[in-house]
Amino acid sequence: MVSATVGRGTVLGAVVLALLAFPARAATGEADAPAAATPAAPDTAGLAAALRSAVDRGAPGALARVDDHGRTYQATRGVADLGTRRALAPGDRFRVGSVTKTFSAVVLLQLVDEHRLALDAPVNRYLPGLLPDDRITVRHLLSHRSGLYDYTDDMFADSVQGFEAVRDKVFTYRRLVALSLKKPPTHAPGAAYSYSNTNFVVAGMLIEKLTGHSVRTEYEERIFKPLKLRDTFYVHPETGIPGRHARGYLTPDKAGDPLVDSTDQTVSWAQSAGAIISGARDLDTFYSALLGGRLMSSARLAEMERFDRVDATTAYGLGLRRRDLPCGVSVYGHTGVVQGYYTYAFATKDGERSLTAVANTSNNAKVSDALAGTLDSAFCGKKAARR
Ligand code: REY
Repeated sequence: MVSATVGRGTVLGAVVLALLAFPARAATGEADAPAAATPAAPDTAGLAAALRSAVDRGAPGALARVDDHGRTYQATRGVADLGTRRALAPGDRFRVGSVTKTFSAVVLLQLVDEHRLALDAPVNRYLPGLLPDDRITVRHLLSHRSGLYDYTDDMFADSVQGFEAVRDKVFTYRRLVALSLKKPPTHAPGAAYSYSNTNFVVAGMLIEKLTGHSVRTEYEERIFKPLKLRDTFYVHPETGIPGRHARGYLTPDKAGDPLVDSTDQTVSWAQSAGAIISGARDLDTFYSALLGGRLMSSARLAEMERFDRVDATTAYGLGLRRRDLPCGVSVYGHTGVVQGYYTYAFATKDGERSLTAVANTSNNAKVSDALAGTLDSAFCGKKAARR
């Protein structure tokens, strides 16, 4: 274990940086695996530097956890709470934002495995009359190719005002879909990729319609309990985060305005598109299990992993993102943004190495970019991260 104390002047005072590495299980012969098959060892100094950079650029705190073939690396920087100045701890819970979308996609793909849903069937077959275009399929929703307008673009045009207007609100799914349908579609069904929360609101409606249960029950029974995710919750429409957690701080649009404590909110504007609460260990477990083939049939996982390119470095499957790192390694997972929290949760194709990185602010692209540096450090090793 390495630990160092780093001065941050009078603003943050002393910030404790703790970097831990410990073997979680005895060697089982994996040492025979060919070196070329796995990415270079995680660059722990690089991870710490990325977190330091996120805090220097305005996050109260940042954390990262890498789980690699049974070894765990954890690093934290800064504080979980600007009031008490409690240092952020590796096990602190947080809001995962759109990482929730992968959970929703898993539930739907399990329903496909159970022959209760067809990916290429029109959404309106299951939810008659909901959408104005019968050509929109379930696959279009999960791949962000439906053309349904993202109502959050209007909702959060002014970040603080928009947030305060909805933080205590409870929306029905139908109300959120109605907000989206006020605007014309962004493109014809299937014609293009355009990321939209509306897609995963409709995904939640499908889950509830097909199972007769709340999304909360389905997440719990199908994912949280089987994987023993003890830090993971879906509490909508409750506003608090259970247990020890990082408080979240929204960065106002106007430079120099103080951060807004955005911890408590219903997240009703997102629900099955973004309202899950979790922790770094659980997200690493979740993506390892998913990519390791433990949550659905291999045929369904292959559907989830059919990626369409989004831009030079990212591609999207079904509720799953791929990021192509500069060292040539591709990783699979999701990013999340909810007021006060940025999350990156990604794993290697075989699920054997996973990373979760979090900062407890949002609406600050510099912090998000700094946090993205944890991906290079976790999956590319020292050499590539220095580039
Ligand atoms: C909503 C606004 C972001 C966040 C969003 N999150 O759609 C989903 C996701 C669940 O993809 C907010 N930004 C912020 C603004 C911009 O208000 N004006 O950064 O906290 O994770």
